[in-house]
Amino acid sequence: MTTFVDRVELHIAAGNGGHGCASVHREKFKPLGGPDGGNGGRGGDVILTVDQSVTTLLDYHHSPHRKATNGKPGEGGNRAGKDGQDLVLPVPDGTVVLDKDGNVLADLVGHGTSYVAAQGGRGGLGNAALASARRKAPGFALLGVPGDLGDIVLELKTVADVALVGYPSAGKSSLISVLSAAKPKIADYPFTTLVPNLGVVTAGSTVYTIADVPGLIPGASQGRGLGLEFLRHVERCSVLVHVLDTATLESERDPVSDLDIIEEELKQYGGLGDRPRIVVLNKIDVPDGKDLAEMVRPDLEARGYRVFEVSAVAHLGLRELTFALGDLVGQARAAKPKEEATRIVIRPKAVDDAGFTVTQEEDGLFRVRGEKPERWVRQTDFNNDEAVGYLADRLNRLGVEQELMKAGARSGDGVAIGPEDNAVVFDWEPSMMSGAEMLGRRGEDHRFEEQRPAVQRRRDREAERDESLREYGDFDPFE
Ligand SMILES: Nc1nc2c(ncn2[C@@H]2O[C@H](COP(=O)(O)OP(=O)(O)OP(=O)(O)O)[C@@H](O)[C@H]2O)c(=O)[nH]1
Ligand SMILES: [Mg+2]
Repeated sequence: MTTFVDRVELHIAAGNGGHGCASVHREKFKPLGGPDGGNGGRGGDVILTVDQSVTTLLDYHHSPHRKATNGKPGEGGNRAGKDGQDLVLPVPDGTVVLDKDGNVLADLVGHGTSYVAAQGGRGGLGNAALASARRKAPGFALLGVPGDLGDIVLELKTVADVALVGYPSAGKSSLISVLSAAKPKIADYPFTTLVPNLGVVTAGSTVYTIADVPGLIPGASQGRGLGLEFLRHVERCSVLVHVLDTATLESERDPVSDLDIIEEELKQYGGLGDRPRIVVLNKIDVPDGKDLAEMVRPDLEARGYRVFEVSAVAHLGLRELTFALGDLVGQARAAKPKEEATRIVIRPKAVDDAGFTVTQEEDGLFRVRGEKPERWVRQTDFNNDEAVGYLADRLNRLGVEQELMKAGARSGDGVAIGPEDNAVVFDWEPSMMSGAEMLGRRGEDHRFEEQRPAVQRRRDREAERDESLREYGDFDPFE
């Protein structure tokens, strides 16, 4: 049997940032043109956007792996790498985005509502952008940062005004097809409908949407048939319609007991008690059906239901039903507080004030966690000493070394930057990390020194000093 696709797990990957380029400008007879390596491009995001022409999550069921494109690396001649392209995934109105633990990340309601599900990685700075008064010719560039990678779950909770519920083959899809222009799959066997159908109905000046869900059977709450899961589609509807089959040939069934059983299943599911309900007795074109409808009608009315006798096939009683539903929808809309079109839950990342934390673990390892230090590590080409030195300077400026010292770290202790499954571990060398004597030297090219007249050298030294004071905060131009 086809699986019921209103819940899919997606494996998404944003694009990686392109690496920055380390290059020195070369021209005939001008050997020292200066650094001209361009920045890498940003990786593309993976974005979910509500598109009302999309009604199911079926596409994602078939191909659950989606990736945005990577940023291109920078090039010499100050050429920046092209940004990766965002990957826009159209989803149906009413798609709920969850993480793997079931936490709601976003609730996408309303055409055009978007959510960035995975963020592309930053491009690395090229050596031209890394150059400064005291680092005139950096022989390194920053690496691009990998894009977000992970699994999310999409769940569809159809957004409709009216929901049709009932046994399989009661005629729910047939009703939608005659009340609206929708053309759902209809057949004479149970569970024809595997995804909700959605139709638009016009009743005078009221326009409303109507959805059905796959047929319910007794024991659905215990997982029989298609189970109760799809009742989540009913959650957002303001009016419920019981579609009862007056012409069933199953001897143990009749409209009243069918209604009781469906009500019991709705109760099991919970949370739907407050929705107004009406009863539709369908298939009165069948003579026995008409008789049965007449018989059960008083019983149902005695329970407080408004009852409509219709035939989806012979188009009987439809106009009255259409307008009665229009009235109920109108009342529900008037009673409802105006909802915001977009309901996006953004979970801010908890970041410590200092931007990082230092903790010592049981085995003695010191662990540094924080957005910046973790990103900086990923931007570092560990094969390049100058790049490693630059990382040390950055960490030092942020105060990581100081905190390590406070936490009791000593020379030679292991320090890990990043989470357990993705950390860079190294032996701590305070003298190297402090960079006290490195500051002002890294990235200098003695050839420049020789070419500068004394007065220029002095000016540069002053500028250098000012700059290292300024840089005491953080100096990544992308921050
Ligand atoms: N005679 C008659 N047959 C009908 C009427 N409405 C629906 N049917 C038939 O009943 C069968 C089931 O109809 P569907 O509309 O697919 O029923 P459903 O409630 O959507 O069924 P599931 O999707 O399985 O839950 C089809 O063979 C329809 O042609 C009606 O008013 N009169
Ligand atoms: Mg159906």
